Amino acid sequence: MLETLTGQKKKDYLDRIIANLMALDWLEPTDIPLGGFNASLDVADHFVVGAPLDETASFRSGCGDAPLEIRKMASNLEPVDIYTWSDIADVFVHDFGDIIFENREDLFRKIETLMNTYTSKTPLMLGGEHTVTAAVANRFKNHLFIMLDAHADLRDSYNGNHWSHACVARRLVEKVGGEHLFQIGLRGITKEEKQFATENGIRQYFSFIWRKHIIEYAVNEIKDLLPSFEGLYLTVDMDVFDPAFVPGVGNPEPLGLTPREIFQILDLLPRYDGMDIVELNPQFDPTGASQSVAARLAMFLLCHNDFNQR
Ligand SMILES: [Mn+2]
Repeated sequence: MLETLTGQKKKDYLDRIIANLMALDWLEPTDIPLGGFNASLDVADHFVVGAPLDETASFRSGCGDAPLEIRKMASNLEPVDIYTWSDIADVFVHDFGDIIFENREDLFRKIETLMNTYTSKTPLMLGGEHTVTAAVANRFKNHLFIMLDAHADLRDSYNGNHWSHACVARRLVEKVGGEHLFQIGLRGITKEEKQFATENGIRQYFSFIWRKHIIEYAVNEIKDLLPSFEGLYLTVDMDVFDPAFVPGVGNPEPLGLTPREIFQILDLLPRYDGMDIVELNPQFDPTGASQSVAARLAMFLLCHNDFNQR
């Protein structure tokens, strides 16, 4: 079979073999794929994968349930995205299910394997705690990281842990450099973190800036910067949303942005070459409101990318 194939067909065939091997190995398939139906890997433009790391919660754990709860909620939302009028069913998404792992190092290796194997497909990773974003640093080291977060996450260590979710931006900057990090929506930060950001050329937009300005200034600055990078990587910590809208997070922080403000920012930017949604903690929102924002965000991002082709 293999000898008769060339080019893209051969690559797709090999992709499928690898996927099958890996699926047996350490991927737990889902029966509620994000977007409603599971496009086969060879035609998918995007892949979804759950990375339910829930190890270093500094306040309250539970974000390991997020991938499942996001998929469940997504299956109960209407399929049409009102920003693009795309139907999620028309977007080719392959949902790998969740990664089974032993510890953080093991999870990181597996995330890197997926990212490096399927470079022609755009990943959407569902956390898990924010630490997982550091696992994509090598794959996207030439990209600009748009980080939506209430917290700067720039500590060198937290509670004695170098790999705490409170340190993820620091780990990222060590790999990609401060000029590759663009933070939006911050309001939880230490003076040391602010100093580190200034010294390392990290761009920071705080949540209290009048809403019109945060949207226009941040978006315009990103567009100006974009030609110097290979593209955009987007990481959304669900605590960037005001806790009135998204109480289901590990570390709620008031004075946040509204879902409409966040979606507006994301809508004004071009396509994202890689994405993650992290830190949703469904245990702290029995109403499901937080899960619905996360699920709509996931569907919106897939439709946005499909609409804004490369
Ligand atoms: Mn974070």
